[in-house]
Amino acid sequence: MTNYLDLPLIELAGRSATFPGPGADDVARAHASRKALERFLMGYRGALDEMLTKIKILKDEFEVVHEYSPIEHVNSRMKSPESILAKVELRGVGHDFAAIRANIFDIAGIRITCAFISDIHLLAEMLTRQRDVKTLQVKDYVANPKPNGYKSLHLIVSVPVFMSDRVEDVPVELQIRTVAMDFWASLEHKIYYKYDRDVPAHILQELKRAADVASDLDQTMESLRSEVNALKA
Ligand code: 0O2
Repeated sequence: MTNYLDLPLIELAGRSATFPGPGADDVARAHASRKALERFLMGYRGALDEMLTKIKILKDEFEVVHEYSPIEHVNSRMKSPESILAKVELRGVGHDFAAIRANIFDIAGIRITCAFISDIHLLAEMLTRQRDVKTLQVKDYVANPKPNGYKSLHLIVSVPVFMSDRVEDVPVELQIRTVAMDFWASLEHKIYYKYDRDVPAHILQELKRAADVASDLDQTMESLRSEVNALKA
């Protein structure tokens, strides 16, 4: 039986230069390749669904028990085969599925926005302490913002996905940030692509200033919340 993990993605994405012509073998092979790609991505879809369910349970429970939820919004996305391939080429990663699984961690991605800064780490803690969730990587750009002002907590976690004949530990990227951090990041992302990554210096300066303003807003909201909570206690 073909081990689909050894098949090259470049071929699976339908771009192989090695197919000589439309012979019956080639058609069968292309069909098998598509199926293998589907199966590979299915694991990531499963992991995404598992994590989304965990996040939904926490949100629902918080709303019932505490009449408040640290989760404002949740967005998720699967990287397209074309974007996976672009990243594989950029990183010089092998084109087989095993190499991709071991090196590209954001095929399945979830972004969570919270109202308050302290909710970010609270939520991360609640998710990563679950028995079946393994933390593979933490990048804390909230504690250590990027020089451009970008703030967000990035986690790579893996969850087991139970298939018909095996269990796969599949990675999912989680980005957790406040609404203010998210507003800044989405604008910065658009500007970055609008200028084809070559953003004029004065716009970079303004963006940094906007990041500082967003950060001040987050701090003020956090203080207000503490004050109100102290009144309620
Ligand atoms: P997209 O289109 O959002 O997916 P890696 O993901 O490991 O290849 P890196 O930079 O080592 O790359 O990982 P890191 O620092 O965890 O950042 C990954 C993602 O965080 C990015 O994904 C962005 O979504 C986001 N991000 C990181 N830095 C910035 C930033 O300065 N501004 C904004 N707006 N977003 C940022 P991609 O794949 O770059 O893009």
